[in-house]
Amino acid sequence: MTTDPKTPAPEDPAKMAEFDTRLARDETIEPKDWMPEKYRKQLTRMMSQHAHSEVVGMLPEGNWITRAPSLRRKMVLLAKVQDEGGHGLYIYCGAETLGIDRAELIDQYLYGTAKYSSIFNYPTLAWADIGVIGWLVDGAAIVNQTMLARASYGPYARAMIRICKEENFHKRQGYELCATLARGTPAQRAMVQDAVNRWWWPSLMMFGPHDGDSPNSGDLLKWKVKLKSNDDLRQRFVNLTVPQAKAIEITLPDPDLRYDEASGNWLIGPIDWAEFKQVISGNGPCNHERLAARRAAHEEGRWVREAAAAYAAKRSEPAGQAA
Ligand code: FAQ
Repeated sequence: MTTDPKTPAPEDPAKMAEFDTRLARDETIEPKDWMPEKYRKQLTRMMSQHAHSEVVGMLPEGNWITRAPSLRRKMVLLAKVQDEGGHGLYIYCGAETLGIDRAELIDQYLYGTAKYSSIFNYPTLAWADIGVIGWLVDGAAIVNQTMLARASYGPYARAMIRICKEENFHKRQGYELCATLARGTPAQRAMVQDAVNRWWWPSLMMFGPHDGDSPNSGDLLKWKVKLKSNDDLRQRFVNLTVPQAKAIEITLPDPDLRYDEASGNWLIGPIDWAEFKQVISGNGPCNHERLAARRAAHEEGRWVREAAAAYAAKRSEPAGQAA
């Protein structure tokens, strides 16, 4: 009898039962612990896509570092962009504990089919976009990642704790920038309103498709990687953000937005899922530009990686053999 190499071998039922019991007791799973192959694969997919997103996410804001309107704003933006790069590195380290090499992960997104967050395929057209990214994009990321800080995989959960602390600063600087522009000149108010009009719907898409159209959620919720569904987190973000917009007298671009007394939720109008699909399949406004920038950076950094590897190899040679 021949076996299909694409079909994974069935998991050992005793190990599987022990794994389920550990999850039921809310224990974290650590790198050397036994885990089902599908759990390992799902986490590798999700963590690596998260890491890619953090790194690609440096590009839209990095675009404004040289044009920040004051030294204070420039310093804050530089620090924020640097933080996002750091988040990518933590999460790559976490993903490597699942037994995959970082070079392979990077290859999958620069030259393969791995995804990164849809949000980073939109352009930053005006200075106000920098405030709105901090407020809405980091705000959405915090809602998502605060839950992931309790995910069942220890290295991912621990990375999220530190990352969320930094994202909170990012969100505050963004909201403060928006509030400053909103109480500024009519042109500044118009600039921040226009930025919110462009970023609101893409921010809601960050949470992924509706629960009924989310193929990965079943496994991820069962295994306590995700603790809340895509729609639950999106709703939480909307409920938190509507009062913040009102406080600075900014209108969210949704004519259907209304408060529902019965559920205590702010209900939104329909999301344009056709646009979402276009963006995640590589045809958003900046997909080509973003990938080209990342590929160029990767190629230009090749000599650094090679030099670092040669240095490390030399250092690991037994004493006396190094030239
Ligand atoms: N963009 O079955 P589901 C940040 C894909 S970091 C692109 O629901 P899942 C910080 C999904 O991969 C932002 N693709 O998937 C920052 C799947 O395709 P696949 C990144 C998306 O995994 C701020 C397919 O659709 N955060 O912002 C998106 O259960 C400022 C079906 O979807 C994370 O990655 C999307 N928005 O749920 C940095 C958090 N949504 O892989 C710089 C961790 C879905 O099967 C500046 N990730 N897809 O081919 C997650 O929480 C989850 O992976 C979701 C998606 C919620 C993103």
